[in-house]
Amino acid sequence: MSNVKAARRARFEGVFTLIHDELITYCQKEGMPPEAVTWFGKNLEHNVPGGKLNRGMAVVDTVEILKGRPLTEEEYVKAAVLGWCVELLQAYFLVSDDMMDRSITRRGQPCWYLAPSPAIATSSATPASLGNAAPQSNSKHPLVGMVAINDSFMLASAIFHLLKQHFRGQTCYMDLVEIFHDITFKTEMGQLVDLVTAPEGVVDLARFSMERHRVIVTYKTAYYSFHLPVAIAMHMCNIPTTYRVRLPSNVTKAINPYDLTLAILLPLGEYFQIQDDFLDFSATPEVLGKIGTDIVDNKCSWCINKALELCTPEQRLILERNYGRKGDIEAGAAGDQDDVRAEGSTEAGGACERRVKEVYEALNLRQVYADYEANVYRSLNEMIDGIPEDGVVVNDQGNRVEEHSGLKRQVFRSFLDKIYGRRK
Ligand code: GPP
Ligand code: MG
Ligand code: MG
Ligand code: MG
Repeated sequence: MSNVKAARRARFEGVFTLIHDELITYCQKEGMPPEAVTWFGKNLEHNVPGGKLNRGMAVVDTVEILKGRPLTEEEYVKAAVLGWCVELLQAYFLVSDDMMDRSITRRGQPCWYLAPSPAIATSSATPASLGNAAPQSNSKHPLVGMVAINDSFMLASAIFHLLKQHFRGQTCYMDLVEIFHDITFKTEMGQLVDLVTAPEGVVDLARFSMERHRVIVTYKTAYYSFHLPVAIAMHMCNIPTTYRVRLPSNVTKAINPYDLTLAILLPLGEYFQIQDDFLDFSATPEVLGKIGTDIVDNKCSWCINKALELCTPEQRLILERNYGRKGDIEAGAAGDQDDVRAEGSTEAGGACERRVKEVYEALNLRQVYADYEANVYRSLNEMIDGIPEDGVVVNDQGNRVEEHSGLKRQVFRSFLDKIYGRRK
């Protein structure tokens, strides 16, 4: 990581300390007993700050690009609090998604529900390192377990507490509250479609299609990961929902910057989730920080949809027999197969997963993905080039408006450049 990048991250992390302390102080003021306060603190520390922080830092970057100048300290803290609200939302989703997906590791450590219980955490109950078995629940070292459900709710509720503390009374407050609610609901819809398309124990590849995949990824990923950070930055900068731009050709055009943002960021988010799906199959857990579970979990991933488009009837049969199953059971009848991961199991994959991966390799999925990525990169750049940036913002009378200068292509470019070609 370059020094500039490290300093940028360190400054953003500094604001985590602030919101962490603010949330803990609030719990103490509410009279929560010390063991509950400690538990909540561990919940925040384990789940909120350890990721790439792209979503959160994108809020700060976008505010800076929109303002067109370095932020004052006060503006920086406000933008960073909003950024941490997006990271809290992500933490809420991941804690619960890992339980639903029965995942084992996340960000190089055990998933929260498999982490040692903070109530008894001792030096001997440190998290297992990546690649090793996650800690097993026993009387000596109980796990966080199902308390993680409530912990995920508390991460979500913390968002609205912070919004109230930092934004109540400001013009953008209700817009911020509304958009966090709307996008949470949309993401939950996406998660539902993801789950019902891959019900446990029912493997039916006919349910899958690229169209279904698009619905899942748009709703479960693109709205909260891409549209939300930019839209809240725009609200913080009081960008209006419509404005007029006078182009160099002297033509005046009405713009809804939020719609324009959505039209670019949803396809960008789709591309991001396709990367996630591809890395689930292709990247090593050491690089990725998590063990891929899509094949065993019967997920409607880009990889299986692409493979279904390209495979021969013989390869399709192999996929049908081995997708969504754990272990080595290719020859068995579907009804005999133990395709539900055992409670507390720490093992992912098996021979069935390997056979699916062999078909992916035979279909040259790595190259197919590389071609897809090159194409999508080109078409997203074309969409970004289409943002009218050369004109000036004018009011209904055609006079120049000085308070804001409209959307900037750089908002989208910086997103695209951050994710293009990512390997983790
Ligand atoms: C992750 O998809 C999905 C989400 C973050 C949305 C979850 C929404 C909820 C309402 C819980 P994934 O399972 O493909 O991600 P990963 O591969 O990181 O587990
Ligand atoms: Mg998951
Ligand atoms: Mg999931
Ligand atoms: Mg995934």
